[in-house]
Amino acid sequence: MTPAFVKDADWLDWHPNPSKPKFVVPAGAVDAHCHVFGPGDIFPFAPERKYTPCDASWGQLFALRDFLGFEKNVVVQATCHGSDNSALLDVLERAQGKARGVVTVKPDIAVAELERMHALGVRGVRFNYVKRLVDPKPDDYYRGIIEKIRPLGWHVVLYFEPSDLEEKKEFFNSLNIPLVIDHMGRPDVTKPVEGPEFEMFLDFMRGNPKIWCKVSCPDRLSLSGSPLYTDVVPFAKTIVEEFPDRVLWGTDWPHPNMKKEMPDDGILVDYVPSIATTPELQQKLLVTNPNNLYWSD
Ligand code: 0GY
Repeated sequence: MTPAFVKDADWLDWHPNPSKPKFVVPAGAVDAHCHVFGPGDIFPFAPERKYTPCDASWGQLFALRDFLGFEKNVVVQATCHGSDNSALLDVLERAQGKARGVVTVKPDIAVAELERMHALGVRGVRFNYVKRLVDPKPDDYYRGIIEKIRPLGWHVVLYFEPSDLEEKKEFFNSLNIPLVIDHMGRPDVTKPVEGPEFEMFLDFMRGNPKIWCKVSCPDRLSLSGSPLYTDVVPFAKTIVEEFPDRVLWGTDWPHPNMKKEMPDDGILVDYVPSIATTPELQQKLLVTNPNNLYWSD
């Protein structure tokens, strides 16, 4: 049978055989940023998508979770599925309480549908400002969504780049809702960690106690590369040490849009102690913080 979707010609597939991490994650650890893709024959990719990936199914995600030593996942809606969250909700149904979700919705979504999602384990929506992935919408579009999710106690996951933060930080703060920033707002790690660009990000976090940060994706940000990602370490370590109660970490499996090299997920886990250097910080980053944000009710 012909598959419903053919992945992009330059698509890199997730690592088929990651190494076993040397770093043993603490009991109850959460992979707080990962995705599923399809499978496209069952859960079609969105017509408006900007990439067509390989499949990355719920079963493959759970196998990786167990192999790396994590207990739970937070599955984040990938842009290739648009606002059709069926694949993600299917993961939540199968996960027996071991997964929570962050969806993408439109302002006209029915409250009953949001409540159904909440019962399945959804705790947030994602607003994506990265233009190679989506066409960002006007502020009022997002405000309409906020007013619908606020009664559910959800938060907003934001994916942006430094230039977007400069433009949008007042709007983000005006939302008066917990914000979770993907991949540290994608700092340019060739710039100094004490420089104005990263300082703007730290000031954003200092000024709003409702902001959380995923210190994830060294593989996306690094020029020095694996296994140590030394150029990213100072950025992530600074955030972990200044905001130990507001940081999260995730693999980002199945790693959409990697153009040169697919990371080894075991090596990504081994990176964690270089940015959270004590057992106390590791416990907060991997266990306490994600459980507080995603499993408190
Ligand atoms: C990530 C990063 C990327 C993609 C997406 O939803 C997505 O398509 O988030 C990216 O290409 O930087 O967090 O998965």
